[in-house]
Amino acid sequence: MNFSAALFERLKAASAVCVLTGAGISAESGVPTFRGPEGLWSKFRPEELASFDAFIRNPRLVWEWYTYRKKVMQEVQPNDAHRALVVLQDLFADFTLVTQNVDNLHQRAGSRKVLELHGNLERSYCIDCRRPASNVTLGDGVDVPRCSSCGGLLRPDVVWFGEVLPQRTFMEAQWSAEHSDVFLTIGTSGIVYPAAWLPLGAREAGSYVVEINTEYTDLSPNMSETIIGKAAAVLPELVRLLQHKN
Ligand code: BJW
Ligand code: ZN
Repeated sequence: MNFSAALFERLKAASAVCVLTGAGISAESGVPTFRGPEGLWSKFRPEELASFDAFIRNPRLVWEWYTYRKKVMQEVQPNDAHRALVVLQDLFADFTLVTQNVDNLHQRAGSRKVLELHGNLERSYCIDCRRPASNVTLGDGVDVPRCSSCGGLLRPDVVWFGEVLPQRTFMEAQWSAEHSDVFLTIGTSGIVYPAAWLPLGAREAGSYVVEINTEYTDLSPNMSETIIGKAAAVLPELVRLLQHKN
C-alpha cells in the first residue's frame, strides 16, 4: 500500500494524534454496520429502535434488538485495525481515541483510554433512578429488565437520536480534535452529528485530517486525504511504516 508522502511526513512530525472510529472498524470482526446494503438499518428502521420514544412505546422490542446485538458482540473478537490502534497509542506523546461504537472492541483489544461518544452496550441504567446495572439481557419471559432498587425500566447505556452526548466526553474529544497535528477518521459514514463535527473541526483548526474507509463519504470533500481500503488492512500497514520512521 502506498501512503502519501504528505501523510508520512505529518505523522513523523506529529506529537498529538486524534482518532475517531465508527462501525466500519468493527466490520471485519463480524459486527454489522448501520447503513449500507448489509447494514442493520436495511432491516430495521432506526426511528423504531434507536430513540427514547421508541423505547417507551415498545421496550420489549428495543431490548430484543439490543440483546441480539450484545450476543453478536460477545461472539466476535477485536481485529487487526483495533490492534493497530493499540500500538499507535504508544507512538505519540499525545494520543486520543474517540469512538462512536458501543461494542467494547477497542477496550478488549487493549486501548487504554477510549472516549465513548455513544455509550457502551455492556452497561445499562435505570430510567427512573439512573442507577447503573450490568450484564442485563432479556430473559425468556415476556417482561423487560427492571431496576433492582426502584423497579423502573432499565435501558441500554447508549445515546439514541435526539439525546445529548455525554458532555464532558464530547468536550474532551473536541479539544483533542482541535489540538491534533493529525486526525484519523476511520470507518464512519460521517452523517451522524455531533460526532461528525470532530474531523471537520480538526481540519478547520489546521490538523491534517485523513479518512480511512472502503468508500467515499459525505466527509471526503473536506478531508486532507481519503484512503480507500479496509481498516484492518490499512492501519497495520501504516503502523509498520511508522515503527520504522526514524
Ligand atoms: C468500512 C469498512 C471497513 C465498512 N473498513 N470502513 C439534521 C441535520 C443534522 C443533524 C440532525 C438532523 N436531524 C437530526 C439530527 C441530529 C442527529 C443526527 O445526526 N441525525 C443524522 C442521521 C441526520 N443526532 C442526534 O440526535 C445526536 N444527538 C444530538 O444531536 O443531540 C442534540 C439534540 C438534543 C435534543 C434535540 C435535538 C438535538 C445523537 C446521535 C446518536 C447516534 N446514535 C447511534 C445509535 C447508538 C446506539 C446503538 O448502537 O444502537 O449511534 S445511531 C448510529 O450511527 C450509531 C453510530 O455510532 C452512528 C454512526 O454510524 P457509523 O459508525 O458512522 O456507521 P455507518 O454504518 O453509518 O457507517 C459505517 C462506515 O464504515 C461506512 O462509511 C462504510 O463505508 C465503512 N466501512 N466496512 C473501513 N472494513
Ligand atoms: Zn431504579
